[in-house]
Amino acid sequence: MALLIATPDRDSEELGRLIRRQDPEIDLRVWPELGRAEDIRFVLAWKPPEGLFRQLPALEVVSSLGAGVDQLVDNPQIPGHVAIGRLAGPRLAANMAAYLVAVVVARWKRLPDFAEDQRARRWNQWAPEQPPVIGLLGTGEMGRRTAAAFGELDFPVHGYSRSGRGPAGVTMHSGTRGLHELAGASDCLINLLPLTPETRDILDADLFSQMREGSTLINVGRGEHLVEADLLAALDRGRPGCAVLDVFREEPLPQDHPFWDHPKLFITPHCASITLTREAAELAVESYRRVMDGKPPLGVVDRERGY
Ligand code: NDP
Ligand code: OXD
Repeated sequence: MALLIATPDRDSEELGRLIRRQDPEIDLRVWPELGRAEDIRFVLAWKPPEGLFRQLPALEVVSSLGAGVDQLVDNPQIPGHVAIGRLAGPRLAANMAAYLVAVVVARWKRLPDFAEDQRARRWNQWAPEQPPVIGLLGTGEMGRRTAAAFGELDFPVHGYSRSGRGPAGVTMHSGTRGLHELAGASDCLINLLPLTPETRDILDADLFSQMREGSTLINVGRGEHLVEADLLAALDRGRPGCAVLDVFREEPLPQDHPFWDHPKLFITPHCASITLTREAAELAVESYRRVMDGKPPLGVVDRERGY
């Protein structure tokens, strides 16, 4: 059984080196060098090359290198019997929480205003009284770690999930009514949902109309969650008052996109939490060994549900 790394836009060589160091016994291949394609049963993939899976007759498992599986679940070239897994480790979740705390706290503490004051040599002492209410769309691996980070700072946290289940200390909501309640209760609404047919376009005019005036929307899920034209219109009306966007329908964001110079938008280039090669290598070996032992891969996905 061979493991193939198919991550063309990542440093596959370093990932391969770390996997080999951990387990020299693994028959490891790195795309585009497939060797005997019939041997390959496990593929570690991120933005896999077009046509790859059709060349692998013995394929059993495809694992996403990161947390998102939308590019795999949607892929018609992965036969129905193939299991899909993902690598969503504790470091990935902690880095996501760190990004979100940084973004929220910087706005809450008005750090950009102080930067301006400094440039103007202005002594303008100010501190906020109340922490913002955090609303988390999605309380899975990323959402749970993020809720814990905000909880540690004593920020009130609300959550939204399909099942209505969520971590202790988080006020949970579910269903369409619950989604609107969450939006109305939150000063910062953070999208950490997976992209599925149910969640596509969920950040739309209907949801924005329920948000608090002057609130903040943060999208770190996927670009396809957001109806871009609805956001531009909603920003003009002040609900939300501003948005932080890390993911986009088209990445890299096209040069002529109106988001680039919108005064109420803060943009980062899909780096809220990037898979770390060391953590990915450890988890990939663990997942591969599980499959060798006849178990499902790490983070096995319900293909019907889409996450
Ligand atoms: P999980 O699969 O662990 O959690 C998904 C959560 O979303 C669960 O709470 C689930 O509910 C909820 N959910 C799914 N569908 C629905 C629905 N239709 N309605 C309401 N709630 C729903 O995912 P992760 O937390 O690991 O990751 C979430 C996403 O974050 C990834 O798919 C990826 O797109 C994005 N991501 C982005 C990164 C970046 O750098 N920008 C980095 C890492 C991840 P329930 O608990 O009931 O199942
Ligand atoms: C992921 C991502 O899903 O980087 O891991 O977006």
